[in-house]
Amino acid sequence: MAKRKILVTRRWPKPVEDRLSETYDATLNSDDVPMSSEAIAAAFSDYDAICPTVSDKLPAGVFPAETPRTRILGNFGVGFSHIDTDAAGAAGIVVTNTPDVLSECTADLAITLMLMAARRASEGEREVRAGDWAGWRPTHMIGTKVSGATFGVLGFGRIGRTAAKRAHHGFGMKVIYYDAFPVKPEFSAETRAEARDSIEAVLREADVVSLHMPGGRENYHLINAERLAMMKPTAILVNTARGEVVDANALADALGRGTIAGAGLDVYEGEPTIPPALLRTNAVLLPHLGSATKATREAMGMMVADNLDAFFAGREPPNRVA
Ligand code: 8YV
Repeated sequence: MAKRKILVTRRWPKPVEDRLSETYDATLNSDDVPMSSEAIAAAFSDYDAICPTVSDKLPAGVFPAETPRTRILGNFGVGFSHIDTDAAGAAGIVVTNTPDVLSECTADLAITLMLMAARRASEGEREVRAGDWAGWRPTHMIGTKVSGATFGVLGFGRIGRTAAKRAHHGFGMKVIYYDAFPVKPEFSAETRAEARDSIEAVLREADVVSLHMPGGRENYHLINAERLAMMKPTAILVNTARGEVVDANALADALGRGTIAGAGLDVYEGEPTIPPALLRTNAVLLPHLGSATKATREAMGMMVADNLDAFFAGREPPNRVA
């Protein structure tokens, strides 16, 4: 039987590309720029599977009215707010994602951002590189102590809980959280985390607020000017979830006026464009590195391959989201 045709929209780790190329007639995009929505729409009639990433936009408009040749989208990532899963379902297309394998590295990055923002690491490095450091002095670049402080998690899922473990066991932080869905008692027991009954309650109490909810329409600008105003003036906001969860202009305004102390961001609405207002703040800004380690990116790719293999063997793909 001829090999199934699959399209991988960006370059993936070599061991994954090798595995996919062995099993499938794989087109590996080599230009390393995101595909346009038009090009993705056209691919639906040419490929049995498409493997997109967060840099590919698949809104309802790209999906064909009739079930196309493409039957499965093997998304490289746990977040899939860039894919309209209702439209995919209506077109008879299965969507899978890559949960769990990236929780540790994404949580590590949340903690990195927390520490960088609290200890003003980016500001300090910029000063040193610019040759502006005037030497040690007792009042120079004073930051915030996170040990023993309160770590507030919005979205107590896999990544949020993994970040909470690091904050609690590594830094003795008290963990509080809000999640829209019930959380198993054993999950909060791991970090003695205390549930709060609203987002607002977490924002008011936490010294560090770490965002771990999905993106998309439901959480669009969930952290807006009104909610930022509820945070302590000493607090730090960390976002490794999705850019659209935060109103970036409101955040830049809050940082500019000092109504919160700092922010650490890995994700942006409309990335890779960063709102200019944000560039003028003290926020720590990273280029969406949450899962960017060799081990994790390979594991993510292998998980996509496992899902495709299961689907084409007539089995339920283990990580189907739609
Ligand atoms: C991925 C992520 O690398 O998995 C996610 O949801 O945000 C990232 O860590 C990215 O989505 C690649 O598609």
